[in-house]
Formats: sequence, structure tokens, C-alpha cells
Amino acid sequence: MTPPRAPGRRELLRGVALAGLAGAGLSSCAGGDGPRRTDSVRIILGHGAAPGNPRSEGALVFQRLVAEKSDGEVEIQILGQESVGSDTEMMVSVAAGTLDMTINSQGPFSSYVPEASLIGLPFLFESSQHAYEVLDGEIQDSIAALAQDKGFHVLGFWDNGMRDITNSVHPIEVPDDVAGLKIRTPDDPMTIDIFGELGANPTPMAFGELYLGLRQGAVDGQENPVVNIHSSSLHEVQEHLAVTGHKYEMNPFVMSSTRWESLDPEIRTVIEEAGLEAQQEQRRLMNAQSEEIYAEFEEILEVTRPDRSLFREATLPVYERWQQEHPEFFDQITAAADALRAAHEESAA
Ligand code: TK8
Repeated sequence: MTPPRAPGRRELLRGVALAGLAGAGLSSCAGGDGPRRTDSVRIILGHGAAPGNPRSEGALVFQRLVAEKSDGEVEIQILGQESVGSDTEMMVSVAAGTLDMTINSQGPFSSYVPEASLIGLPFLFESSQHAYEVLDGEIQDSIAALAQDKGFHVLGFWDNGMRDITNSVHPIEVPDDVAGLKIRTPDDPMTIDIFGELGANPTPMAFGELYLGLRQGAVDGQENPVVNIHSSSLHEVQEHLAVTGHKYEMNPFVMSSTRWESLDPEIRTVIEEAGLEAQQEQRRLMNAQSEEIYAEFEEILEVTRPDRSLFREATLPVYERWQQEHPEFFDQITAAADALRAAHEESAA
């Protein structure tokens, strides 16, 4: 499997800026006459979502809950909207310990924990609800154990939703309509594999560059949950939406293991509890916003609802490849998803 990518020059520069920030946080904690319980702890949280996106809202809920539960002792400083780097860059910074925590994306996380990519196997989940039930137990535990070895403490899996395809070339009705399209993907080997299998030209690009990339025609289309499409205004530069629900992604909420281990046990409990409560709220917002946005998109985009079984069939070779790559985790996640599938088939949109 590919090792974590080496940071580029831009990432290193950002790393230096972040190290400055982290240093400022540390010195303010260590100030005064020795450590006191009343000394405040500042933790820096980076994410890539736009304002109003459930991930941004959830981060604010987390910030408020941590302040409340710690009586103001712990301050979460949020740096959102890729202001401290793309998802990939933030993963590098957390691994290096220059950023404390990030609510990130599945692809960039999977360059450290390749098994996480399998959460995005095509059509593995009928709905987000199905995914929560499968992920929230032993699957998250397995991923967290693997992440621990790479220097990440997993606090939860937030919801990055079921993904659909937009483009500006033509409506997508059948898998063949995807062939030949230049589709931006996240830095995620699973998505690249799926779109390669469909005959598209998958083009990885940072999310923050996507709006311009679509507007300038560097790519024809992209795939994301409608909530992300909407909060980043991608619908302004796209004409067609195909409701494929081709894969699910979670947003890994991770903290640098070194920073986690340096915290008092009471503070860890506060962070854990606040993280789970904020996750519930983030998931609730994802579902509520999705419904409204699908209705709004019906008015402004040409919306197609392709027969998913055709896409499922067209992407079966993807299953074979990933089964060979990670047989143990493949069996674990597909068995867990299948065990709960029947209960979710009817409720799927
Ligand atoms: C924004 C990304 C976005 C992801 C992507 O931070 O890159 O397409 O789906 O949500 O995380």
C-alpha cells in the first residue's frame, strides 16, 4: 500500500506557521508559577468545511460543549475552511503534532489508515443511517486501533454523507454516461478506483480548488454529498445532478496522540463526551439540510435519478480489488453492512 505522502513545500510552510501557534498555546499554559488546575488549555482544531456546513456547525457545538463541561478551562480554537491547509495538509500537521486536532475526510485519512477507504466501497450502505449503525461499533474500534499506530487518537466518525455526481456536460442516466468525463475526486484511492472503473478520467484535487476548477472547466464534474455542494456553491458552476448515492464517507475526527496523551484524564473525558454530542448534532444537521437541498436543487439543476443497480453492477470489479488488498477488513465491513442491510433497504431514499 502507498505510504503517507511526503509533505510538499507549501505544507511544510504551513507546518512552520502552525508550530508557532502551538508554541504560543503551550507557553501560555506553562506561564505563571507552575502548573495549576485553573490554567487554561488551548486546543487548535482545523477543518475544511465552509461556514454553515454541518461540519462547521458541529465544530462550534463541540467548542461550546468543551467550554461548558470544563468550566472554561479548555478552549477550542477553530480554524475552518482550509485556513490551515487542505484536508491532506491538516492530516500531515496532526501527524507531526503541529496541529492538535482535525475533523477531516476519509480519503486523506486513508493515506495513513488505508482500510478506512473501504468505508467508501460503492453502494456498501443503503443510507447514512445504515452507515452509522455499521460504523459506530466494532468498525470504528478497528479503525481507531490502526490509527493509534499512526499517531492519531480517533474521537469519532462524523458524517460526510452519501455522495452524488454533478457535471456540466450532460445528464447521467446510465453508467456509460460517466465514461469520458473528467471528474474531480478527493485524495481518495477508492473514489479514484470507482470513477476509473466507470471509464471517467478521475482527477484528484483539493476541495478548496474545486469551485474554480469547475468554473474554469479544468474538470467537467465532481462528486460530493449535496450538503457540501451547496455550502461551497458548486451548484452555481454545474448543470446536472445525478442522485447516484454511489458511496458513503465519514469525517474522521482525530487528535494527535501525543497531545491526547499529554492531557489530564478529566479533560480527555470532557473532549470525548463533547465530541460525541457534537457528532450527534452534526449528523442531525446533515440529514435535515440534505432534504431541503435536494428540494432546492430540483428547481435549479437538471436532476436525474439513475437506476442504482446498473451502477452497482458496473463497479463490482472494485470490490474484487479491495478484497484482495485488505481481505480481513473487507470481510469485517461487508459482513457488518450486510447484516443490517435488510432493515435499511426499505427506508433508503
Ligand atoms: C471538505 C471536504 C469535502 C470532501 C471532498 O473539507 O473533498 O470532496 O467531501 O467534504 O472534506
